[in-house]
Amino acid sequence: MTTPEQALRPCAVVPVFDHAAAVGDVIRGLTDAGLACIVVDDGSGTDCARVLDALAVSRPRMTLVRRPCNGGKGAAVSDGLHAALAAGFTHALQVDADGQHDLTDIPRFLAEAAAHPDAVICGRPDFDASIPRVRFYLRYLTHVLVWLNTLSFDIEDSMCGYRIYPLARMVELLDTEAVGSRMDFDIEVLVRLHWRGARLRWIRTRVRWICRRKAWPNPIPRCAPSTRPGISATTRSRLSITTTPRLGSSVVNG
Ligand SMILES: Nc1nc2c(ncn2[C@@H]2O[C@H](COP(=O)(O)OP(=O)(O)O)[C@@H](O)[C@H]2O)c(=O)[nH]1
Ligand SMILES: [Mg+2]
Repeated sequence: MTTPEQALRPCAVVPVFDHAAAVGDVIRGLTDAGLACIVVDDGSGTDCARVLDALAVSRPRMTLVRRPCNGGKGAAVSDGLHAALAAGFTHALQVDADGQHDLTDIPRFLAEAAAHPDAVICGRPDFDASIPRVRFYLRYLTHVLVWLNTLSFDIEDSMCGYRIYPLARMVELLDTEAVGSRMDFDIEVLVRLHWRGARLRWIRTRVRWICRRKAWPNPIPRCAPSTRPGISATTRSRLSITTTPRLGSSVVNG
């Protein structure tokens, strides 16, 4: 007879855009915790790309998926989740590459997923004093909009990117609905999963506030934009979400 833990085949999915300094520790933490790791390079610059290439060689449990150019966090996570399902995993732990999530909580997330395999296991952040006060209160604005959209208080936090998705359910959502491809992704998928009746389970977790020096991707694209007329960058990016990683991304290391 299989135990719930045996029925769960989890991996980690890490979207990466220019986090050369922190990503190594994150991947080491994940693989040391026993998780296979699908890392999606979202068009990072040379420094970070080199770090990822080296990690892919030294960490056998890491698979590096490379997007042809920057598409945003949502596009990168979506590619990683598709790759995870195709590789036979049942659940994916989504983690930021910047080291802001507390990886010592992984066993708690996995235990909750094993006990509730159909649910989305969501991190509910406990920020330390490093969060700027104004950001702390601005997050409440998002909470209120989400509560209005779901007509409930079921979503305790929609912005924390530390969570476990049941893959079949999540990929079905991504393949049938146009979900935001950038930072809107985390919020939007949770609202849409809630609309579809998904159960959400909450884990309080310590989160460090880490501010990027560059808040937005470099406006000068690192790869040639498509010249197809009449198709906006967002739409192109969305199209590539539903077709990648099969078309747009390349798996560098299995
Ligand atoms: N900012 C940003 N992060 C991206 C992008 N693509 C993938 N990511 C990854 O998405 C995760 C969240 O980004 P982060 O800068 O930590 O955002 P924050 O946690 O919301 O402040 C990190 O692992 C990034 O490396 C992108 O285009 N822009
Ligand atoms: Mg982060």
